[in-house]
Order: sequence, then C-alpha cells, then structure tokens
Amino acid sequence: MLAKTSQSAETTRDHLDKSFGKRSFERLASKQKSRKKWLLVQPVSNTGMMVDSGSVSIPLNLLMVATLAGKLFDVTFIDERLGDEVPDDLSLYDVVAITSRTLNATKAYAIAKKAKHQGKIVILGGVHPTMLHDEALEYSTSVVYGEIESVWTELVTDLIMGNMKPVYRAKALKPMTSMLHPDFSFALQSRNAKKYSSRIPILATKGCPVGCNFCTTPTIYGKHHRYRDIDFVLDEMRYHQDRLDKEKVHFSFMDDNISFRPSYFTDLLEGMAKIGVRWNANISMNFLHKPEIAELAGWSGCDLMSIGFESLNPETLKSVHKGSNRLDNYETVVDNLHRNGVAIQGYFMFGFDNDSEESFQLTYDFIMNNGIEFPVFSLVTPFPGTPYFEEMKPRLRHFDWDKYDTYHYMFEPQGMSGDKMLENFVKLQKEVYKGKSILQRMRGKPLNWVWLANYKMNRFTSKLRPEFYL
Ligand code: B12
Ligand code: SF4
Repeated sequence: MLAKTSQSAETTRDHLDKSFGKRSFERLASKQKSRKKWLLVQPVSNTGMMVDSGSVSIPLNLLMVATLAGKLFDVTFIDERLGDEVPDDLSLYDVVAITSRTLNATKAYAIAKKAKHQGKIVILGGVHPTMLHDEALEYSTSVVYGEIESVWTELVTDLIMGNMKPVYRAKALKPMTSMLHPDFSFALQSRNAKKYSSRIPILATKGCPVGCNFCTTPTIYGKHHRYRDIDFVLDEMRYHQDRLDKEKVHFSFMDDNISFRPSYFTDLLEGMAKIGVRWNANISMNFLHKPEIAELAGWSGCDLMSIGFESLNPETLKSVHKGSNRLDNYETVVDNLHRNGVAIQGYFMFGFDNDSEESFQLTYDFIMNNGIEFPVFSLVTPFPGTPYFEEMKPRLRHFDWDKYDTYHYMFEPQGMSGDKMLENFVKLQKEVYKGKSILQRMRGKPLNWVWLANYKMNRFTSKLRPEFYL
C-alpha cells in the first residue's frame, strides 16, 4: 500500500514514472487500499448570453482528465450545462476536480468552496485557474497549470501519498504522440447526454505560433505546435465510426489552429478522405489562400471552417499581433473555401481602440459581398494572463468573471463612445441576420443545418438591445 510505505515521495515518484512507462495504470491502482472516488465537474456559467445553451460540445478537456483518472480511481462525471446537478452532500467522494474558463470561474469557485468545506481534496484546472492560480488556490487544495497529461505522474503520486502541492506545473510539456484516446463513456453515460452536439470532439495538434496578444494559448502552451501521430487520430475516428456504426461521422477539431504545419495538415486531410468522415476546425488563414489546400479540405470532408477574421481594419490587426491575417487574402480565402463546398463560420471582434463607425460598415460589406454563412460577433475581451489584459487592466470596467464571455462591454474604445460602439454592434448583427440578408448570403447554398443556425440567429438578434451587453 503506497500511502504507508517508508519510501520518500521522490523515490516513489521515480518508481511511478517507471511504472507509467512499463506497467499498466491498473497495476498502480491495485496498490491503493481502496480506489479513491473522484467527482469531475464541468460547471455551467452564469452568463445570460448564448454560450452554454442549446446543444453544447462534449468537453474534451475534462474528458481527458476523466480518462487518466479513470485508470486509477472511480470517476463520476457531471456536466452542469446538460442539467446534471452537483449534489449538496459530497460524502461519496474523496476528490472534487473542476474545470474552469473565465466565464464559469465564479460557478467553479462556488462548487470548490462547498467541496472544501466538506473536507474534500479540491483540484481546479483549465484556462482560468491556470492564469490566476493564486486566486484559484483560495478555493482549492491544488491547481493544475495547463494540461493534466504533463503533470499527471507527479499529481497522482502526491495524491496517493497524501501530500498534495498547491500548484502542479510541468517543467516541459509532454509530446502529444502518446496522448491517450479519450474515453467517451464518461460523458455519454449521463441521462442528459443527448443534449450534446453530435459532432465528436477530437484533437490532432496543440498550440499556435501566431501569438495574438488577446489569446491565452501562447501564454499557456508557448509558441510550440505539438501534434499527434496521424494514425492515432485516424484510429480514434475509426473507433467512433465502429461505435456509431456509420462512416460519415462528424468530428470537430478542438485544435487551436490545425493548419499550422502544412505537410502534417495535408497528410491528415488525405487520411480523413480515405476513411470518409466529415469534419470542422478552427483555422488561421495562413495557407488557405492557396487553392489546393481548400480543395483538399473540401475533398476530405470538411463542411465548416471557423476563421478568426477579427477585423477589417489593418491597424487593429497590427495592434493585436494577428500576423497570420492579411487583408489582401480575405476574399481569396473565402472564395477558395466556397468553391470547394466549405461553409465559413467567421469570427469578428469589435471594441478595439482603432474601431470607428466605418469598421462596422466595412465588416457588413465584407460579410454580405462574400456570403459568409455564419458570422459570429463578439466584443474584445482581455482575458486574465494575456498581454492584452495587462495592457488594458487600468481601463477595464469590471472584473466580474461572469461577464468575461466575449459578449460584454469591457472598456471604452478610443475611437468612439461606448454607447455608439454598442449601438453599431447591435445594428450590425440585426442587419446581417435579417431575413433578406440571410437569403442574400445563403443564396445557392445547400439546405442544411447552416440555414437552421441562421434562422436561430435571426430570432436571437431581433431581440438584441445594446443594454444586453452592459
Ligand atoms: C475548441 C475551443 C472551443 C470550442 C469547444 C469548447 C468546449 N466546450 O470544449 C467552442 C467553439 C465551442 C468554444 C467556445 C467558447 N470558447 Co473556446 N476554445 C477552444 C480552444 C481552441 C481549445 C479548447 C480545447 O478543448 N482544447 C483541447 C483540450 C484537450 O485541451 P485544454 O482545453 O487545454 O485542456 C487541458 C487543460 O486545460 C487541463 N484541464 C482542463 N480542465 C481541467 C480540469 C482539471 C480538474 C484538471 C486537473 C485539468 C484540466 O487538462 C486538459 C487536458 O489536457 C481554446 C483554446 C485553448 N487552447 O484552451 C479556446 C478557449 C478555451 N475558448 C475561449 C472562449 C472565450 C470561448 C467562448 C466564451 C467563446 C464564445 N463567446 O462563444 C466559448 C465558451 C464555451 C464554454 N461554455 O466554455 C477562450 C477562453 C478564455 C478564458 N480565459 O476563459 C480560449 C482559451 C481561447 C482564447 N481566447 O484564449 N471554444
Ligand atoms: S491565431 Fe488563434 S489560436 Fe493562434 S494565437 Fe491567434 S487567436 Fe490564439
């Protein structure tokens, strides 16, 4: 029994490191007196905006935690966004582990506080606790900085030894080659699981070398771009095809920026084309101005690319260090994708200091002239831990994490008053999603879920008012 051994924690860790390499996790589990019971929680945010409503995606981040923990411990998985509830009495559990982004940090902390009062070991992970670990430690026993895989050996040893540290932060990130296949049964066993989007989350790469100053990825994962063996990714896809007994399974890549390494990306596309899946992903524009990449993407089953156009204003793009976006390429990128049957979810941000009333008009013209199928508008939000947050801190209107959902007004831009900005922001959304505009943007497009998404947005935007964003 490990907890009573006279070995020092250090020696035990060495032993466990070897065990993880050579022996199975199950072998280690058998060394515990009784399997510890973990409760894993995906909290629902308090925001009133359309973020955690409707069909939500299976949280791959917490699923990875469950997959690792499930090898050694008994795991219960709760996703509050589905309507699952965290019990008031947590006596069934030894460890309560919660994932958190900024928009649900208040909720995560409330659960953590309750669990800590009941004497549980509380572990907080995810982007927000990573960025503000001192704040997160007020509510927890330990905080995991960044990905769990890179600190798992140390964390699990300390847990079994009863010797938890406040912060787990890897000196070096593990290669992704050995990333385990996520075990979806943890998420799918909920009686509310049908509320999950049918698109299956999958990961091929992590990290992004672009370095936008408003994004957390460069801070947490550096500018490295790590990737999994393509065969592992395709194996995981085939597993789901077998599980669901169909070929055209839809996958949603959770990668920060899947296209960064062109040869890896094109090999992956060729692999997917062979097995006949459908997929969508976040992508930066770097290579999409090349017609052959868009052609390969369409041929390999891509039905949607999510692209951060962010702004039509070159000064703004420069100010946020979005070097991958070249305005000259915007129309070519869109045209290349459209010619290959790939729809575009285009992200546009407002509220920058360089924004003027003209920025809204330019964005409207770009969207309408280029038939962007699914435009998403947000307000620029400096997230804690990013260079942009440090820069904007003195000007931020509040630190109410519930409103850090990219749909709240954060600071007065230099180029126009806040009122004017919000008035234009709402007007733009209403214009783009009014019936006539939808018909214009979607002319000739296949009748599928994108029309439905537009219909929902039409209903949502028709009720919008500037004060919703305050
Ligand atoms: C894919 C993605 C999405 C997808 C899927 C989200 C989902 N439900 O999983 C979609 C498009 C739906 C989405 C939506 C949003 N997103 Co998003 N998204 C991402 C992205 C690119 C990857 C996330 C991911 O799944 N990575 C793969 C997993 C396996 O890795 P991971 O998240 O790093 O998880 C590891 C660690 O965090 C850690 N960990 C995580 N949880 C826990 C818990 C415990 C207990 C432990 C020990 C460890 C641990 O271990 C995990 C496994 O390695 C990130 C950028 C990023 N790299 O984080 C932005 C990011 C998370 N999104 C962001 C934002 C702002 C949003 C939205 C608010 C945008 C909007 N207005 O709609 C919504 C919020 C949705 C929600 N309710 O959370 C921000 C959040 C910033 C912040 N500080 O909160 C990020 C960081 C991007 C950025 N701007 O910097 N997003
Ligand atoms: S391109 Fe996307 S993922 Fe990469 S740093 Fe910029 S916002 Fe983050």
